[in-house]
Amino acid sequence: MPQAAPAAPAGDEVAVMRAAILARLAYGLGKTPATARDRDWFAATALALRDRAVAAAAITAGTVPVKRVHYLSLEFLIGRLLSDAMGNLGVAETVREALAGLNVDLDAVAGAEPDAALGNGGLGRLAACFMESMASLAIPAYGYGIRYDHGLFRQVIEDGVQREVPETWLSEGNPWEFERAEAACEVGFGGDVAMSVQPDGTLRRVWRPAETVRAVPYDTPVIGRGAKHVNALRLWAARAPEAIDLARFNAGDHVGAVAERARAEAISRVLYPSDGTPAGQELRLRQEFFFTSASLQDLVRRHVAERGDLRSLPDHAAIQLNDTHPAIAVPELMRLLVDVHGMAWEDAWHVTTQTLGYTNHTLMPEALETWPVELMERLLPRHMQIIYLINWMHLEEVSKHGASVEQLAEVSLIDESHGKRVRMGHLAFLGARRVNGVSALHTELMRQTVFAPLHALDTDKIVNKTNGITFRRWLHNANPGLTRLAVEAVGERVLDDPRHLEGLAALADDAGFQARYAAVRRERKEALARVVEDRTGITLDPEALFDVQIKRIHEYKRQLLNILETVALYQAIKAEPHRDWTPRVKLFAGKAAPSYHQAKLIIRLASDVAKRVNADPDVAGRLTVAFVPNYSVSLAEAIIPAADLSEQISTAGLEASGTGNMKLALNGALTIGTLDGANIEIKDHVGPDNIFIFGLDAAGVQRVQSQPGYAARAIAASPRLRGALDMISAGGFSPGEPGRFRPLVDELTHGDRFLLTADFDDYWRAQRAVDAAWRRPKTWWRSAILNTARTAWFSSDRTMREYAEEIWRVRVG
Ligand code: GL9
Repeated sequence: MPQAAPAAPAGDEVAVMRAAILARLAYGLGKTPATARDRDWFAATALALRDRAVAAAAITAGTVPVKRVHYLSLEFLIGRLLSDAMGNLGVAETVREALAGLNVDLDAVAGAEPDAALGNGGLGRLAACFMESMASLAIPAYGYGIRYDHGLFRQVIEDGVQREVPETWLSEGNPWEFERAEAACEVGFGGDVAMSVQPDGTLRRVWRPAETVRAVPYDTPVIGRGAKHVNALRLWAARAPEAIDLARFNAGDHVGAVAERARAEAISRVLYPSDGTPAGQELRLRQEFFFTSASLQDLVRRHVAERGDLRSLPDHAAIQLNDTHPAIAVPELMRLLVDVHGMAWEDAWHVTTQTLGYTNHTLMPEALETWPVELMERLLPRHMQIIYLINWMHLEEVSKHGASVEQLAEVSLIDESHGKRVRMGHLAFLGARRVNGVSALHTELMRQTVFAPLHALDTDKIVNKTNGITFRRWLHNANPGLTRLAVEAVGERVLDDPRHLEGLAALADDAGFQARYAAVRRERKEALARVVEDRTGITLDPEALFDVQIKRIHEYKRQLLNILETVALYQAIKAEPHRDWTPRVKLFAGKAAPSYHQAKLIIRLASDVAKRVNADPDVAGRLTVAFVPNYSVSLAEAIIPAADLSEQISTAGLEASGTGNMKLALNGALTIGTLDGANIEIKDHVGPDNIFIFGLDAAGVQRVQSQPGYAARAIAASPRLRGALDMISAGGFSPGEPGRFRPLVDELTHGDRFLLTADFDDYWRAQRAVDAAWRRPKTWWRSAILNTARTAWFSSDRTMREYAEEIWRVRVG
């Protein structure tokens, strides 16, 4: 991977870097160049770069910042860190040459780094982009999460069936992190609540947990651009307070002696592969409380050490809750302030609500977290008391304004409609000073739907902060060819301020520039074709239009709509083989939650369709389909620069924002999409002529959903859709098992919750408009260049500046 704007590093810099890597190889790993594998060279290089990060951090370490951000997230989907670190330290070429001088290839070394996949999808990747942007903007920040032993499962596809294999990113250690055993703290579970009389005669409640778990932090330096600022990502590992029960061990019970340890350490064992549906398990609640409590204890301890008085916490700390997973922070911070530090309830509530912020990432009912009161009482008895108290005061206040019983039930922290459950979204809402959505549409829907009754009580609380992506990873590192082109066209300053990309618009019609832009794409497509061939055996023609849908597999994201269109196109080509069809490659990648049967069946259908289509000589050269296994951050980095068309086709109103849509548009893929999430804002920026919009908007979706029987009518009215469904139902793609896809077809014909049937014909129309546009290369490349030129606003630097100003009230830089 050549550096974006390769200026040859000075020879002595290369020599110093080479010496540093060799020293780390020898003294850090105990290896010699003769015995070192790529993985060892990676570790040695990472250690050498970590040294530089530490040196950079030391420059600012002595000063206490006025205010810090604390970003609490159950997920950080980091991916690899090497090119991030090299890029932001400004040493990519230096490292390449240093290694080359040792006959070691940087690309092979970079490929040996495992992905840190501590997240499921967009929510976790967003947290990683935000961490990088905060460091680059010099916003003092800690990221707080869990150091899972096993990140997101590895996806293996066997005969079209997804199998989950444990992921082992830590099996050979992690050179980026520092264990900070001295900063460990204890997190309690269960037990009861007692009263204690204080020396001054007042009463305090004390939680006496039945069980405690040690939380041990591991810090990964997060290096900002130019290494001017370094933050820490602090991930907690769970440890038993006692490593072993010696008495039991000596009595011969060798397994039982470590049973308690196994139970405690289970908390940080695996990332829950849940997408949208709450995991529901007690262990998940234990994970949420574990990292939230440890993080709050950590930041409270730091505040007391630096400032003494906790009443000034809101002046020096902002705490952002990434979704409701850390919403237990509301009662936990109250407990720390009131029970542990003796603050009066009202003061503590003021401190809490001036310090916390809450980001909502979805309105899908099945994804809104609630916990049974019975479970909370058992696991977190004191927190349940505090929640009841917060709720009582809240409902008192609402009643003053003459609310009805139904209105009170709607805003209550306790949902009593099917057993008693704590509404974590409501809890986070009440505890936060600002609550934000992640795109303009999503924020508006928050106000109108799920949070409408709470919004009415405080109309200033909900604000919009449209998501963003870090350009350093998703443009500079993932697409050095395009970056070089941009630098040549508008200058080096574009690396610091993406708004200079706008300068490319003037070149959108320039034949020479178009040719160079297309050549960069072509080179990336050839590289991707090698990856796909390697993983699937399927050969892709880089001349064809690369049409990609890469994201978690979910019914609302409608991969099935794309597959149905693929089947209809296959049938159309077969019917008129001599027409001038636009050659297309349909690429799918994404993981399904292990227990999500419909999603797994969608993967199977994509694979089965690929099998038949790719084997049919009648469509050869016109249509190729591939499901690429084991989607990851690294695979995304290979696919995105090679994409011509970006599929963003969720049912309008259901995709809160999307961020893959931004990455693809930035890299010059044209979007085919619905008016959903951030697609709307992408359209506003790139212009309606440079995007393919189709289908119902959010209001239209609500209208159609209220018309029973619409699916049957839509299918009856669309011969093309019927043809595709009939072929699937008749076993056209599963000859040995015609009923295989019955559950998918039944869902469409009977319920069609996600309105595929309503949008199918317009999607087909939009796809044919794509075909026509591809056949006019001058306008296609013009649109592609304009996409790159006009998506600067989607930089997470912009997003972080907005959070800093309006939510955190913290200085940038
Ligand atoms: C998500 C939304 O579904 C996305 O539309 C959004 O872009 C991201 C980030 O705000 O958040 N919410 C959510 O629960 N997930 C999202 O991707 N799911 C996963 O991360 C698996």
